[in-house]
Amino acid sequence: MATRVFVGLGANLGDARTTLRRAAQALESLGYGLELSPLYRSAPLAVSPQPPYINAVASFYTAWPPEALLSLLQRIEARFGRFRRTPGEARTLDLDLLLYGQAVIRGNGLEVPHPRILSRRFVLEPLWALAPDLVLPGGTAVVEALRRVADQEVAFDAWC
Ligand code: PH2
Ligand code: MG
Ligand code: MG
Repeated sequence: MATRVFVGLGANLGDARTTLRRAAQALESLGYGLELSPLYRSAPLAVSPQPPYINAVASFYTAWPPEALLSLLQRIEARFGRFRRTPGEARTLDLDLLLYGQAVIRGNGLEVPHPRILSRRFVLEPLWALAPDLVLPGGTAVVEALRRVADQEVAFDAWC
């Protein structure tokens, strides 16, 4: 049985747009029915100065259980040159498991829904573009969550 999952993509080192498009192709190997949102640009939410981010959200259907899916996502990050040193540092590719169907998972290094999904317009904007009628586990509609973070600046960058 397959579950619809949503993955947040982000990059602020190297050719971020090309990386995101290629990473989306790599996600196709993890399931079927892949869709990619447009790309969006935003200032980094970071403690130290960093280049701007390009963000997008992908969705697909997968039979991989959440823990296995997370490690497959980390393997793709590594293939695109991602190093894990300091949390929050600039990166060539970030793949975050945002949603795994309506599952709520806490533990073993896995937090689904992603703990900061509701507070980040750079996640909610592409998520809404991909699934405007989506309701998050807990009952908040994406469109309502997006309304609450409308003060954050996120710009349309390109069609995928
Ligand atoms: N990701 C972070 C930290 N800050 N800022 C933007 N604009 N976009 C991101 O994807 C992002 C961030 C950690 O994952
Ligand atoms: Mg992230
Ligand atoms: Mg991450």
